[in-house]
Amino acid sequence: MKIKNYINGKFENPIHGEYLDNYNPSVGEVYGQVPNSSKEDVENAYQAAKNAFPSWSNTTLELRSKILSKISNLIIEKLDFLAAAESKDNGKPVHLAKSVDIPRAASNFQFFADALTQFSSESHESTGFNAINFTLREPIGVVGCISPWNLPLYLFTWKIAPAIAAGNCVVAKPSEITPLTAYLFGEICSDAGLPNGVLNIVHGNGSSTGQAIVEHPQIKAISFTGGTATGAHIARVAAPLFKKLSLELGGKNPNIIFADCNYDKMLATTVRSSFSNQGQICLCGSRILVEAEIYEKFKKDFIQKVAELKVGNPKNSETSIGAIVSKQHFKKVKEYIEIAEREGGRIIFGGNKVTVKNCENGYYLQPTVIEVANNLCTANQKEIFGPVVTMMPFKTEKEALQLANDVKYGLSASLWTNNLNRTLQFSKQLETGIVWVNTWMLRDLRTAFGGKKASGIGREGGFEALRFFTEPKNICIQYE
Ligand code: TXE
Repeated sequence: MKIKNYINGKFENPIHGEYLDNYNPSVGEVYGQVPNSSKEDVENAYQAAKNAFPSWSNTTLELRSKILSKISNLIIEKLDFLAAAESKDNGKPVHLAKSVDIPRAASNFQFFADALTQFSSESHESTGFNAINFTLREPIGVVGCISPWNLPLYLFTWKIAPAIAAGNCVVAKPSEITPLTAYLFGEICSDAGLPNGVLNIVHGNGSSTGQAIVEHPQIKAISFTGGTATGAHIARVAAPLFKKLSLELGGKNPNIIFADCNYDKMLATTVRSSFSNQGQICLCGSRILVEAEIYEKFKKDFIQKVAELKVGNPKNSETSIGAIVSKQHFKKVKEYIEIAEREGGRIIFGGNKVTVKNCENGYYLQPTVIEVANNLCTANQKEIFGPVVTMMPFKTEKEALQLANDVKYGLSASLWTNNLNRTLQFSKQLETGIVWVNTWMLRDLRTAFGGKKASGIGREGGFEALRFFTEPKNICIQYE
């Protein structure tokens, strides 16, 4: 299968005819080609977006909302087809794509179809000056959306939906590792009546296509989700061009477990937060910190539950853990396990490659649990982004908080306790953008989403996203 760019409502080959191989990680085979688009392709996408902007930014909110809703409906109509495509491209279980990724892509559009009708701006009366201020929230123009491979259509649409809802036109690039659903999404947009040029999708790797988007002087805002190192690079390129930036980067999220929690719920949720999507979610809880008095019991129960997880062909309904996204990423995750061992970590479950019947060349890894003694070890400090968690005990609240915060990342934390005082203390003192108490990854799309420290800058979600994708302009009128 040869994927094409989607520019001005048409499917186009890349100008220079360059392609990259696209792999199915569950069998370790190339199954298609994806354009490696050049600066010229990005320029064409930009021109299409620029030409579409005057009309799209003046489209009534009612019509915009209708089109976004239609996109949402069409995603749901194609649920099975898109879920199968996502699984093939990414290695995740089909049932996960069907229950999480694709429904969420549809929700992203429905949510912003509704939100755009409720978005409003402020006015301030300057009492004593006979003046009234009001704020216009103007779309920025042409914006860039760059997304990763872990939740491909989910995160691609999470950026595009608010961008176009706010009246912008978009040049978007999905990850070159998982381009398939983004490609299929172009047709959905055309079928839903999205005018040509409002969304343009260019495929290619980060250093050519992605870089061309970030460097483009007229693309005035970049919304990016991906690795922290890439985010830092993008910030350096974008800063002298004075671009608005939203960066959603890596995490090293703690699960802080106190003895007074609802144990069974905590146990089941911690298994999920550790290994969902092969541990390839920025929100996965990769450091499990457990109050000393229940540490040994937790360790035993957790390992027993982890042993029940089935690593296997993503097409099988009983598979809990599918394939790692790529050979390169598999190697990286495996190396982190080896480093953990060298640094004194004890692998108490997993750690090895799994050979799956009829998928012998796929990239499968056991869910891996490492007991560590030192929070400063590599496994506790670096984002591994695979089915690997570490575990260590703590004795006091103070120690738990210190361990939780002693990383460069600050995306999310899960706290397990029924103590109200502790809940409020930790909620305030955890250095993260999101704190879940007695739950994990419960997402209300109205809430601000994003991280502190090396986990990024800016917030997505709800009106925060519409604020990011608009520029406020103050109008001050004095009367006599
Ligand atoms: O991501 P990249 P990679 C973390 C995770 C993972 C690490 C590296 O720890 O191991 O990042 O993953 C595009 N200009 N996360 O290297 O490169 C790229 O083409 C513009 C966390 O695969 O950050 C892709 O579309 N764009 C994360 C997107 O950036 C560039 C999800 C993300 O890829 C570019 C994924 C450039 N110079 C990985 N270079 C999360 N926060 O959820 C690359 N890209």
